[in-house]
Amino acid sequence: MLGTEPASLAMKNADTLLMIGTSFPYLEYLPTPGSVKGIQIDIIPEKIGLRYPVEVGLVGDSKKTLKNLIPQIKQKRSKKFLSELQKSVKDWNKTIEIRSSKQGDSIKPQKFAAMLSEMLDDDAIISVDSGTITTWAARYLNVGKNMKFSLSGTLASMACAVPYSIAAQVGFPKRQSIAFVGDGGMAMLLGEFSTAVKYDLPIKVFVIKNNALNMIRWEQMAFSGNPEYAVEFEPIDFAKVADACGAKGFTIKKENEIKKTLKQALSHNGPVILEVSVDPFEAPIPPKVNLDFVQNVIESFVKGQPEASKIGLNLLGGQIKEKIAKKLK
Ligand SMILES: Cc1ncc(C[n+]2csc(CCOP(=O)(O)OP(=O)(O)O)c2C)c(N)n1
Repeated sequence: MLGTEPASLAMKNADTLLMIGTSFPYLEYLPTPGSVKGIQIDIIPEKIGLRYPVEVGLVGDSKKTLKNLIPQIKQKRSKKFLSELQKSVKDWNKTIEIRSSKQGDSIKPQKFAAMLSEMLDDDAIISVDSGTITTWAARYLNVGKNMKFSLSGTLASMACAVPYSIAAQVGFPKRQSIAFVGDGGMAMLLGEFSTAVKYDLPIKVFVIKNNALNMIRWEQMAFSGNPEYAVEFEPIDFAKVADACGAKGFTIKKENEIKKTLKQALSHNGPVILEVSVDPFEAPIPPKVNLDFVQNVIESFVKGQPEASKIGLNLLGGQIKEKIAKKLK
């Protein structure tokens, strides 16, 4: 539910998978084991073949290993793989544009992410938590070549973004260090923000507030075909938490407040928490919506998923509007 269509296509059409210093655990996203050649570079020998079967394991520093490996690779003449992906990127960018301009009664998380993206410094350091928050970041925060972007390597640690952003600000005091987090992840390690205040680190924390562990809601519906269970929690006023820690808090509840408040938050000379209330029923639609996804969501509705009509309307209405908008573009 996190990735992009071109990335999925690359995995589907690849004939070789080269993994460099990664322990990415989601096998279902990678090419079917045995269908492509696997090559892995890792400095830790035990990591070779841990997640994916490989023909060639290269143990060593990735930079040095690549320096030796690259001269031995023959460039392919056919550009088919590349040009298909470039076409897919163009198409995907249109999808992203349409989705980020989606209107609703409440703020769409992807709209906020896209607006934040436009206002970031060219060399911003972005740290992201795990959850649907990862989806919004992966798709709507444009990572420029001078930026740094970090999230949990196994896409699963919650609450990592605030400590990452603190570390980034210590390492790069002059650069903009931002944390992009869900309210669940933020609640888990709330006290850590006071570390930024103690050491006067001007990190900017953006809390996407949906009052729920939204990723789990979607896993329960779309993977298990069950109605959500125990995913909502008691809302926290994160802006007040910032004030209570001796920093600055901002709140956004309406779309017309986004630009102005973002400007104030980003230019504030000190640590900040900005919370933005978003539509809790916006779907992290997978790159390719398959039949299992649809069937499971319908099953969860039949079994009593609360607010099924809102979720269904968001999903279906969004998909139809997207198809029409693409035809008109
Ligand atoms: C320590 C830990 N506990 C539980 C999980 C399972 N988990 C993955 S994402 C997620 C929900 C994240 O919620 P939130 O931070 O509010 O972000 P949202 O999904 O709402 O965007 C949970 C509970 C996990 N990955 N790590």
